[in-house]
Parts: sequence; structure tokens; C-alpha cells
Amino acid sequence: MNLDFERAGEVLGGATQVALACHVNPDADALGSMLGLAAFLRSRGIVTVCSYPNEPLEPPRWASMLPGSDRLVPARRFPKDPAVMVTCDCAAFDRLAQLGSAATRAGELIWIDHHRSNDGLGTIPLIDPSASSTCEMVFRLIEAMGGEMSDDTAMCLYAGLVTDTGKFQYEATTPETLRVAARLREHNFDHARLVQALYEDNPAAYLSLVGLALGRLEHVVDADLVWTYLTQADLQEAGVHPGDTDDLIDVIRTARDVDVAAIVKQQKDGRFKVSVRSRGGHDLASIAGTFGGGGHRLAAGYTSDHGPAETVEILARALRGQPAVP
Ligand SMILES: [Mn+2]
Repeated sequence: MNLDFERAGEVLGGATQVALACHVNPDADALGSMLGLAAFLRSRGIVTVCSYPNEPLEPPRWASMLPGSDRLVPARRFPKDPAVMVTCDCAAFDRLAQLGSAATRAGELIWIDHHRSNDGLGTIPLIDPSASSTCEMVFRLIEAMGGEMSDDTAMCLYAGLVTDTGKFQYEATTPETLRVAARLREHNFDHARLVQALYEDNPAAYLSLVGLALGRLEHVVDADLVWTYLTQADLQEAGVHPGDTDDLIDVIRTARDVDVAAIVKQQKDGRFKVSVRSRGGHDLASIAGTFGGGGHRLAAGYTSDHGPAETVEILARALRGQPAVP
């Protein structure tokens, strides 16, 4: 893999202002990589502006733990034609939504990502599907640029490393990932409180919603699949924000009887977002890709225009057509 970290470092180091964006509905890797890199650039006297395309922004609760999250600006205040722009953790160009026009017009576009399926390459593509997280890649970029990393940057990057590796569980956790984590932990930040904010911060109502979703669990034996769903009405009744249900798939995926777990969740626009996870037997990035989504081999997602039952019927058909790897 010939990733031009040096060229990206030169462009960033020579910039007076850098505009950074991450994907819509950001997770901790997206926000952590963007805010971590921004804090590093600011420590070198570079003016930064950070955004993502949710209107209003409504950052997840844990985001307040990440230094710099108080400086996020809404997409409408993002530069229209930035000289230098960085995107973080975007598997596809449309994940930038209304920030895509700025990316198209940017003088230099540094595209940092670790998703295998990727169509947004920028003028300087830094795309490494073998990296655990975009945060790990930002760590490498900062190393290539040289200079001191602040505690603030370390905390932001650590958040993405922890979450995108499933707390250092997934196969993408390499010896290098753990070395990077160790280097970050040498810095002074409250890692225990950070991880608690990321994983143990549910309203009690969320647990009832988990109960509802688990009660609806269905098993499609010949497609090697378990699945469940939640509607907007379910979320509203429980008073739970859709972003608070991101970890629900991690309960479903523990089912050992099948290879694939799916949750079908209705979005505000009425469409259903499908999150799928494999225990190792299916390539979900390619399946999600055929439905206009993307992701990683064992963890992917897409949006469906159908209701939950029909969505899962179509998914089951795709899974049957792709025999499990023994
Ligand atoms: Mn990521």
C-alpha cells in the first residue's frame, strides 16, 4: 500500500486554514479522527473548522468528552470552497451530504478512511482497509508530520481506536493497533471515563427498548440470519434518540446459531437503515454495496426503501446467493 502521508503532511503543514469534515451521524472514529487532527493542526498555528452534515448537529452525548467538540460548526457555516479540506471516515462521497459541494470545490482534498468500499478519493487519497480505524491512520499522518501530540489529540484518537475495534476485539485489531493505543495512553486523559461515556451511558428506557427489539427477534435458518427491527414510533415511545441504539446490534450479533445478525431501524425520513454483522462467514461489504451501502467485510450497512419484513427478505435472498465461507 503506497499511501502518501508525506504529501498530505506537506499540504497540511503549509496551509493557514484547514476545513475538516466527517460523515453524517458520526461515530467516535469519525468525530475522534476529525477533532484529533484539528487539535494537532491548531497546535501548529493552523486555523481549523470542523463540521458534519447533520442539521441540526445534535452531537451524541459522548461527543462532549472529546476536546474540541464545543467548536463544531453547522454545515451552513462550513467554507464553500476551502483551499485545503480533509474528510474523515467517509466510506462514500454521499456520506458528506451537503458538505460534498465543498469537497468538490476544495483546492486539495485529503480523504482519510479505512473502509474497503470507497468512491470518494480526493486529490490525496489516504485509504487503508487494513487499518483498524481512521483514528489509527490520523496517528500515522501526525507521525509523518512530526512534532508533539497533545493530550487532547491523544484522547480523541483513542476514542476511535476503542470503538472501531469493538474494545480491541475485532479482527482489524493488529499488533500495530495496540502499539498505537499504548502510545496514546501514555498521554494524560481519563480513558476510563471516556470509555464509560461511550459504552455505559444508556438511559434506563433504552434497556426497555432492547427488550422490545429482542422480543421481536426472528431467525431465518436457511439464510443464516437473525434479525429484528425498531420503528420511529418505538423510539419515540421509549423517548430514546436513534443514535442511542447504535450498540443494539452488538447484543444481536452474540447469537452463535447463525453467521449474520441484522437490525433494521427506521430513520426520521421513514426509510429503514440496515446494520449487518457477520461472525466471519459472509462478505457483508459486498452485499451492502449491491444495496447502495458499504462498510467492512464483517460489518456493513445500507438504507432500504422497503419495510422491515421485505427488507429482510431481500437481504436473506442475497445471503443465500453467497454461500458461507467454511
Ligand atoms: Mn471508522
